[in-house]
Amino acid sequence: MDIAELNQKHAIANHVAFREIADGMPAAEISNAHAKAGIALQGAHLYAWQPDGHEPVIWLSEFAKFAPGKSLRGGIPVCWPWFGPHDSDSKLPAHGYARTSMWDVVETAALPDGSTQIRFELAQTNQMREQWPHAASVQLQISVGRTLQVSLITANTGDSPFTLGEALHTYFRIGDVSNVAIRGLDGCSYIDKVADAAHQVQHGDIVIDNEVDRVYLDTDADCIIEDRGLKRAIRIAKQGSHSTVVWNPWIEKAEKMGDLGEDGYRAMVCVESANALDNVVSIAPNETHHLSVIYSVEPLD
Ligand code: TA6
Repeated sequence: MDIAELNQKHAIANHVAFREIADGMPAAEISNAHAKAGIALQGAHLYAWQPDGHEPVIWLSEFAKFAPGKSLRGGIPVCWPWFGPHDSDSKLPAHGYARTSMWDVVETAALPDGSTQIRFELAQTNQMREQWPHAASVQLQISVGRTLQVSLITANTGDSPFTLGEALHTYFRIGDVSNVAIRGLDGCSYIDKVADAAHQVQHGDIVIDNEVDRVYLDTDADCIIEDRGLKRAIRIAKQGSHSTVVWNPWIEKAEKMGDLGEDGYRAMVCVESANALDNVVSIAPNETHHLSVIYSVEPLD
């Protein structure tokens, strides 16, 4: 569907309109009474959310490139139908193929509370089936308002169960990494990917003073990013997710990645709602599985 067709079919005055944000990159631009947001149709990738009266909540690298087939540094990458490296074929893309594939807009709606809702579906191709030979449909539903609600919805449309790895790999904007603590994971066991996947237990809040890449397991807890720099707390309230990933590349890794910008690692932290590693989920025939998160911003008391 081209931009004209997208607007003809799905635009809503004072809510959502579509435009090309780069060559071959259509996006939904949302602006309503409560917030602004931007979502690229490639990956159904939300790259901006700013509730009225607040600084942007979602971080996007100044070096992020909107390019066909390329992942975007920042926003909410949708990791599906696996998380991290493919478990048997290293040539396949990390975090699955959903985030670099074009999604279709299924519907848009203006909600009674003034929020804007948009639902996407990934059109599965033969190439995808070759990478992951299962009969599944996947949709992403996003509601943009004072809060941001994101649901990743997977249905088993076949006649045998399959195992799914997934994440909303969300990059949050923070004042400075030295002024942040992440609460909610005290006592949780985690796999430490910067310590040869050692199993550890979290004691107290998470502070970041080096590279952090941890998959917290068997937790459905809310997480709170306490940002003393921006004097706010971001709450991540999830359902249908048993893992939480916390990631900051720190200096060396950020330099190697090359697309976080000068000191970009200081302005971001990922707190990802996932089903990963030991927590991958098995979905039975005709079952529909939701991984849902509500993001909200609260003043720091
Ligand atoms: O979720 C953390 C992580 O798996 C890190 O290991 C790092 O690779 C990050 O994702 C970014 O991955 P990407 O493929 O987007 O560069």
